Amino acid sequence: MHDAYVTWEEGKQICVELGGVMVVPQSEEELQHLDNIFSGQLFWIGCTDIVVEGTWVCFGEDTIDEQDERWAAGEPDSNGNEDCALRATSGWYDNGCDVYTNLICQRPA
Ligand SMILES: [Ca+2]
Ligand SMILES: [Ca+2]
Repeated sequence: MHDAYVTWEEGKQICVELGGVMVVPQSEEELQHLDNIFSGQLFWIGCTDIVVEGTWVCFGEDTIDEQDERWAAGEPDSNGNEDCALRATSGWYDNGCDVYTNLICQRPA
């Protein structure tokens, strides 16, 4: 586990170097726990559709549906060109990959 202020790609790399992967919260309980640690600040989620637009691939999972309940209402919308997943308090958003935000790494499942 680690936190920093990084882009999605940097975060992915940092987690690999630590022997882990970027976090993909599996349950509401886990999300709440992480929200508490970060006081509701944004953090990266280990999911991207950078390879095939609209196909979201997550570390430790295969693809996740755009209807997955972890997404915020109306997301992902690829507004502009958004290929990286971000946690906000209302749910997950797809966001540009080059913004700087918090990083959480987890050990591989
Ligand atoms: Ca996209
Ligand atoms: Ca979006």
